[in-house]
Amino acid sequence: MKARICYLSLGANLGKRGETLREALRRLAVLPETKLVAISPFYETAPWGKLDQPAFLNAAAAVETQLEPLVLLRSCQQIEQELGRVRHEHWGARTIDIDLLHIPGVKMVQPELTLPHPYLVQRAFVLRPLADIAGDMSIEGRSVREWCRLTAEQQVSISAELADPWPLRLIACLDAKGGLGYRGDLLVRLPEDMKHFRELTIGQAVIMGRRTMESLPGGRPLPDRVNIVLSKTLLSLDGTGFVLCRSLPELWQELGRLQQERAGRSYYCIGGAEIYKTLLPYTYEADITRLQQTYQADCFFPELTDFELVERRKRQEYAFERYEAKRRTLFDRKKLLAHGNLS
Ligand code: PH2
Ligand code: MG
Ligand code: MG
Repeated sequence: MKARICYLSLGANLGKRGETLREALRRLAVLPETKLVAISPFYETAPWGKLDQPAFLNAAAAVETQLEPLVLLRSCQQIEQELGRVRHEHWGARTIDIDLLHIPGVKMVQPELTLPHPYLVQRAFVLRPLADIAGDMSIEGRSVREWCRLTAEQQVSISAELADPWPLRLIACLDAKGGLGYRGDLLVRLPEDMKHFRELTIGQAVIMGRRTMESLPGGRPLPDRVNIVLSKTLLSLDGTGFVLCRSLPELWQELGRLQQERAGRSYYCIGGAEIYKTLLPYTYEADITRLQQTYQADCFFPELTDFELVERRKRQEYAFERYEAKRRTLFDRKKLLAHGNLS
């Protein structure tokens, strides 16, 4: 069967809105016969229709799918339920709402689903994000961008929330058996690998666990990089040059802040084992220095399942390998990040 492009709207106004939207996008990306092809930045929007409720975070996305519209709708409803949606009242507050907006060339009016979405052209909270991924698309005789202008009086502004559901890269040096370290230190110190690490991470942000922080030379932050420590046990790192994040939501908030400050920065997870494991689901690219030998090790890198090797540069005792996540998404990461910096 032929694949179609389907445009979706996502909205949340209860709970951790950004987290919920990113998780919904990750789940859309792994639906069968479906590829996530575009994601807009997130927008802060005033409630529309029913005014006495909290502000929304809204986004638009496009999927290329072979699923029939009603099957896709039910899949979206299932994701809503899994993410804790409870239906109280029409147009009321919700943890997550995923609506089908438009499938070019498809018109339908059925009790469960009307396409294009009946209120699409009246709602800036739908049109603004949609304009970012399909501004020229024609709906009911006008482009999305034109409809957007006609609803310009409605309150919609770009959000500081990170919109990328997979914002991270990682960098690691492993032996032949996936060993990472021994007694709190690296297995070996190869000057070539140190140089490689420095070249990739300089000017970027690095994310590490507490033990990795303690193993840094002099216990000091890596120079010319934003140094983030992800730790539940530390209480404060004030005045040390490290930024402490005590949970994943705090980390996403910090990354959103960094992205507003400078778009296009990379966020590298640099270990150790536990942090790699925690952050792997949010990683889109991995730079692995693969040692030929096996050393005595007491901590190991997690399996790189769902990643594929895209580049390998062989050296004498090791190889520089690059892996990419095999997720069904094609969106333009640079464009997305650049958008995230608009204000
Ligand atoms: N969804 C509604 C009703 N009102 N307002 C905003 N700003 N964003 C929404 O997603 C939204 C709304 C019903 O689905
Ligand atoms: Mg809706
Ligand atoms: Mg809905």
